[in-house]
Amino acid sequence: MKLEFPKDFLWGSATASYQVEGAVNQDGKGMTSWDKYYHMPNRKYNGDVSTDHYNRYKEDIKLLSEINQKTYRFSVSWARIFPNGSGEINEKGLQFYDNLVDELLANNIEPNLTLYHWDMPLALMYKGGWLNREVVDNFVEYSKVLFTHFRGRVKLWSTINEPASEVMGGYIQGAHPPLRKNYTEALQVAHHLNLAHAKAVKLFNEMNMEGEIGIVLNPIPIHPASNKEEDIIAAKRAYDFYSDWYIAPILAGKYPEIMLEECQKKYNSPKIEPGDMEILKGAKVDYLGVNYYMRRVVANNPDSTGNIDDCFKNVRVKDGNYTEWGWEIYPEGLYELLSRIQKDYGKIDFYITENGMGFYDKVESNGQVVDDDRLDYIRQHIIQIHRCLEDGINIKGYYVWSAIDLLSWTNGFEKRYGLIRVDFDTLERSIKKSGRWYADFIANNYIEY
Ligand code: BGP
Repeated sequence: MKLEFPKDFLWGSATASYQVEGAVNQDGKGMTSWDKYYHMPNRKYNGDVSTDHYNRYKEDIKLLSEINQKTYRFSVSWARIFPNGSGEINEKGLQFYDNLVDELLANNIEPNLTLYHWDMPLALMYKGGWLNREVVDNFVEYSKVLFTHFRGRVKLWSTINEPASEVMGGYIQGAHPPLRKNYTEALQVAHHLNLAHAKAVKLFNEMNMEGEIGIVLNPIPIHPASNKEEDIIAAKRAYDFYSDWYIAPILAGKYPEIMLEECQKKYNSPKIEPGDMEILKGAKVDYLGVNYYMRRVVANNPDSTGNIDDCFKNVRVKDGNYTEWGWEIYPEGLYELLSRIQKDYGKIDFYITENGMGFYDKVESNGQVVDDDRLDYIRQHIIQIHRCLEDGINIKGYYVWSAIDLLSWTNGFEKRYGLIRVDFDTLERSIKKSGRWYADFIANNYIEY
């Protein structure tokens, strides 16, 4: 069977500033929360050089063009534009993204710009980061500079990448900066991220910007470990916690009621000021960006300490197909997830803003990376996209994570995702088998199934 895709479907791949750019002290960039984090004692790696995309973007865009990318998703480092988080603009920082965007356009690659992919200017982190409501206005000030500067050239915009990861990594698990483990703070941070997003969307519309604006979420489809009622309840709670807590404010301007009530009772958070929910409601997105990697299977946790994410526990499925990093490969989950969102909130446009497979790449003696597993992972997910389209779920584009090998936030340079390989000793680039396959697929725009 031949699975064909719409002619204007945008096929591409993604990166994020801190993970790919390197050049952390170049051209007046300010320090970010991640620069600080990776230079704490006993860190084994950092993004100081990484892929050095900042200095090699031309070569990288040439390679992206060679593998037929129609679009490229990247993020802007806030601290390159505002080294102190706000106030004075660093023109050289803007110049880099000017060059990048112009080079993409010259190669017929549609830029998709994410305003914030976790690398908060350190000056703002010292003011309290997203916990400080003032940072919301700093974000709007920063967004305005980019909207003004790239008006007409960038047509696809995302405000924030994965607020859930920022909240969980930074404020619940204490694994990302600022290394906090505090539910009251976490819930407040989530609310401020939503406000920042909503205010940027409002500004985008007031400025009559051409193009589309959305947010990138990482909702996760959740399966109960059994048919027992307690596991079904646990799965519902887990979906609220991982997914709906972030989807509902974006698509409906509200928080899931049961969880909101519990959080306000237990943690006295989030504090919602009068008018906040109207701001969220008023910010209609043009699309929802979805990063999809895996599903979760959860069971009731009999040993719960009573915290909101403690009444369920993640379990491993007996016959599940897991990556070397323990992420379950479950392509159907993409279809299940988008169907569920559409069922809950009505029809909306989607972009799959990240999807990909991280593992230890092996380099053959001839220097090639024959990454059949990654190729198959991507292929399987593209088949699910087709299934969505057939079912009336409007996906407009798909981005492989990642365009090129880069730093994995908490796994360093071992866990690879790229369509393009980077030798991190020499910084030489080469296209992997998955990259060649993806290029052919894009040229054909169909999959033989
Ligand atoms: C997403 C992030 C990406 C990327 C990806 C892979 O959550 O948006 O920035 O890191 O996950 O994650 P990891 O590198 O931890 O395997």
